[in-house]
Amino acid sequence: MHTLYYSPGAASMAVHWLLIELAIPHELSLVDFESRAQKSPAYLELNPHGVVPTLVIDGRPHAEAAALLVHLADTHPEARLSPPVDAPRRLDFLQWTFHLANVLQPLFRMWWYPHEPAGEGREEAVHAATRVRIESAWARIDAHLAQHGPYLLGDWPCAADFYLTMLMRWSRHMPRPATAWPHLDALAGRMRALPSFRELYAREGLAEWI
Ligand SMILES: N[C@@H](CCC(=O)N[C@@H](CS)C(=O)NCC(=O)O)C(=O)O
Repeated sequence: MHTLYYSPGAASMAVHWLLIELAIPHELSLVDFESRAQKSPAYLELNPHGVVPTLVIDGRPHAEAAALLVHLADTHPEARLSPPVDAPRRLDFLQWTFHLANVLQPLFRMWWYPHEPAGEGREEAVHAATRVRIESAWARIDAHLAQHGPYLLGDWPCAADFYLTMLMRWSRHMPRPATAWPHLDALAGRMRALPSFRELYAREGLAEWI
């Protein structure tokens, strides 16, 4: 049995989505950010970084959204959400997953927690710089989709598209959201049409961007 520690709409969302899409039996455990439960001693035992997601598999806690997505996709090959290790597209799959994890997601961390990189009082400058970098990341991904889409690996969605969709959602209140780029918008439309997306929204009590 899997147990996902999550907060609605947070980085746990893509993992939750894949658990639903792959019909993996799981339980949910809400980590209440309001009471800062993510920094409680009990939760830090599971995830020393004090963040979500944590996925407990057979009693062992695991972290990092991207790693969890790759693992879930790899262990359910029938869904074809990750190319096999020896497939020609495998490296493209890893490249996009790592790109999202190493480049785009940390920029959103700066967007949501602007005091972290530069301290209190500098939030506006951090936002301005981060916005430029997020928008140029969207432009590059959109150009890739224009040439090689409609999904990151071509004509079939992979786990990285689920991840990308979550990150796109995070931009929905930004001055220029990801959906301002036409190929990203088309990808988001396809991914949002999945029944698993509706189920995810119902379970996490989410609204907006559906
Ligand atoms: N690298 C981690 C980052 C996770 C992360 O930053 N999660 C945020 C929510 S989107 C969080 O738990 N924030 C609470 C906090 O930092 O106190 C991952 O991808 O799993």
